[in-house]
Amino acid sequence: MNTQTPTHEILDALIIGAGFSGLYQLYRLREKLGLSVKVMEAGDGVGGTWYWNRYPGARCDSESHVYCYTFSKELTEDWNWSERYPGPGEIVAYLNHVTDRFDLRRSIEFGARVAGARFDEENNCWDVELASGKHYRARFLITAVGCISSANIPDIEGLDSFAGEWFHTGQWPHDGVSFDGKRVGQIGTGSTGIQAAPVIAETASHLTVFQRTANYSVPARNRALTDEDRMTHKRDASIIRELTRGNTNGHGWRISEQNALETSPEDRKLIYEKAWETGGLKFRSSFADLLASKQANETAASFIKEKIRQIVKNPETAASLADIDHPYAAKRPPIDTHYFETFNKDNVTLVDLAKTPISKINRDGLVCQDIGANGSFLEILHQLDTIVFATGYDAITGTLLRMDIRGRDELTLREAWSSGPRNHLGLQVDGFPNLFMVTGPGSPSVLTNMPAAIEQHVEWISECIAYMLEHEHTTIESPGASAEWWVKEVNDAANATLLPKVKHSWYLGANVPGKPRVFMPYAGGLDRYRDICQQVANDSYRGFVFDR
Ligand code: N01
Repeated sequence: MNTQTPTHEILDALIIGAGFSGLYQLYRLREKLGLSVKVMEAGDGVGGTWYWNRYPGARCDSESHVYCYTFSKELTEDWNWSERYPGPGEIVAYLNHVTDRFDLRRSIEFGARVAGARFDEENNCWDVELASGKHYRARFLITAVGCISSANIPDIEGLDSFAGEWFHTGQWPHDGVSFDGKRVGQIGTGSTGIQAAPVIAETASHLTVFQRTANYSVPARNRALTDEDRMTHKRDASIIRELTRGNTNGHGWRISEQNALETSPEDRKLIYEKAWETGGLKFRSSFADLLASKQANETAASFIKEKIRQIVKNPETAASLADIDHPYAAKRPPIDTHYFETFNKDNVTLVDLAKTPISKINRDGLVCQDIGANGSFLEILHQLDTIVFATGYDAITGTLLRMDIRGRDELTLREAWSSGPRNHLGLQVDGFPNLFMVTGPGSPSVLTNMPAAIEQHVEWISECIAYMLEHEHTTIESPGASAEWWVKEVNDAANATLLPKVKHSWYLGANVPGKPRVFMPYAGGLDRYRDICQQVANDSYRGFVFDR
């Protein structure tokens, strides 16, 4: 980065990103500590992930009454959610409401993409450069860039030659896309693809879904909330808050303490049937041992596979959809609205890429290869007007590494993480003083209801900065030994579960060619993580070093 450009403004803290994390971090530092703070946001509005993700069918899989902040009783009182799961429009409206209610907008610079940041060792501050060339200096730099904000567009030969339109779901045009009368090809059947396909199929003349790995899904059972629902959520707000802060996953329920393997097959089926009818991610919490034991997991997996075979009428399509190669919930488990039912429509076809892999894209569409029994190749052209890439993200580390962040001795974050992310408590990287990460790698983040994880991180960081001000510390950093300890904790927590036992999981970075395969989120639970972070703080920030 260019270090000669004159500095525009000197701040106590600069925050990158105006989603859930950045807005709350701004509020805590500016309103509670009285610091001079600015948020740099690449988009033209607040919302973070939800500002960009407006693809058809997009909806959060956390329930709305917990997919929100809990730090202000007044805020909880004055906001009314309309549905069980909020869509992007309502989440962005909520975050705009928060922004205005707490007068945050005046501290946010929109259309401000951070290109890089360099730690100035002489002055103990960060020199932050925007893509526009503008510079800021800040004592603390806090990344609040979200976990799924860098699109993963596969490098398929010939995309440039495609005569139709193509879109990635995470960069969806804000004025929408019309599929009326179009032949649409959708690549990807993760949480996004499973939400998008039923909605695209409503208007497309034909939808072809290209599936590389078959996936589980459980009905979301979205519905409008009633006045009574809202009244109950508000009345019980403090109980719900305690629950989301004190459990493993940050959701509004506890994981069952009952083991699947200690339950009779008849009772197990009743429990799964009830969870299927209730809908949502709670299905994953039906038994305590689902993510710990392959055999226990198999009971949930075979229940869902049987449901798929019952719903989907074409036996060949049903077989491809139910041919799932990984344990249930070892990848992020999607929830859907009529996903499997969509394949019963006349205008919807499934292409099983395990049988006929994509070979290229040409002017007219997507070309797959059929390998004959005698080893001969047959090219099959799927003619398309529109391609939708529901192919996910360079998740958790992607956005952090796209910026040119340099710590002590010009060490870049890319170099520091060349074999995978390493940090202390998911919060700080060795050699990068006064840089904090909200929901970065090594923290519970995507394995939880995100706002619960975000509040914990923001509050910890804010209290740490308050402690530094009180004790007149200039810098905080974490030595390599602390990162070593924490990386081992993260690996041990993951290895105690079935989560790493998946071929293409983005939790492992395995969906992006060349990305180191490291299990990135902390799987030990938000409750345990909160306790560890609190103990570290109580012990005068054990494992961190001040004023090196
Ligand atoms: O991305 P994904 P996503 N050729 O990586 C396939 C959150 N989210 O956007 O499984 C062919 O999960 C890939 O195939 P495979 C949530 O945390 C939340 O769906 O790698 N196919 C897979 O099917 C979620 O987990 C909500 O073999 C290719 C798909 O594309 C996360 O975002 C809603 C391919 C990608 O699935 C990401 O979900 C939506 C290729 N070259 C998202 N490359 C809710 O809150 C990739 N694929 C409800």
